[in-house]
Amino acid sequence: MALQERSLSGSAAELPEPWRSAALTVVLPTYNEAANLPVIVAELFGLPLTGLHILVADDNSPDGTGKIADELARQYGPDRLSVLHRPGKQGLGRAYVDGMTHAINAGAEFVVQMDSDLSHSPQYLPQMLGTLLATNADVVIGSRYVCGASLASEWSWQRKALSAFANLYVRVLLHLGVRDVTAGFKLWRSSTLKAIDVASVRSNGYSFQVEMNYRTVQHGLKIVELPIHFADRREGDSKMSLKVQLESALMPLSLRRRAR
Ligand SMILES: Nc1nc2c(ncn2[C@@H]2O[C@H](COP(=O)(O)OP(=O)(O)O)[C@@H](O)[C@H]2O)c(=O)[nH]1
Ligand SMILES: [Mg+2]
Repeated sequence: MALQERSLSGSAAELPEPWRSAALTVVLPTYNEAANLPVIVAELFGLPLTGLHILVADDNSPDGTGKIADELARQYGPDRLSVLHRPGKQGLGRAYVDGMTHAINAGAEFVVQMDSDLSHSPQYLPQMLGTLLATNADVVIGSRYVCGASLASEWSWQRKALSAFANLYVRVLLHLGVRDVTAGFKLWRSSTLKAIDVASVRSNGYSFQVEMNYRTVQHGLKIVELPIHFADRREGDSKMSLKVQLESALMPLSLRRRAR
């Protein structure tokens, strides 16, 4: 089987001990993901990763995602799934900073960030952890723009063009040496998140991803990209607004100014 086919095939990689039972927390930010949350949670708990914990960071979703998360915590047990109830929609970056800080304080050795809409397949997680440990990386990115990766065929050419342009724009401005600078699927060592002081990150939306990469590179830490297939969200609509896109356009400029 070709390498690419293998990485895109359905079953997750099996890691040896002690990697398989590593203390790993998946932070799932949710805003109106009632239909997707139970599905992604079941897929995550079906993985051959026995130390996996899920932390849902919900911004008081009007569709009741927070209540569904509470039910899932009862069903799977609070030691496997916990819920951060946040007062209202404050953006993806705020939910991640809060969730990651909680995960680190609770003793996670690795922290995963991924969308809750099933565009990031949980099947990649063991491969991402194995890659991080085998290459001694400080963070692994599930990347849409390295050789072997692919994008949802449902994406319109406009959306593909916007995403490609955003990446090129950030790459030209910041020279991070990362192909997919706005990727939202990452596996971090907790030590990396502490080193870059994640609690002090202020940017939101896509620029949260960019600032996290920027800080990682500034600290001389190692980023490895692993090719993924990025699927279209399973149910519901995207929450990314014009405001988020504008912030993403301005943030790289201010990071560059500060660096001078
Ligand atoms: N807690 C929280 N989650 C959010 C917020 N905005 C987006 N999300 C979640 O972040 C993930 C990515 O958002 P999504 O709308 O899919 O963005 P897209 O993939 O760029 O279209 C999804 O799991 C959303 O539910 C927010 O303000 N608060
Ligand atoms: Mg999405």
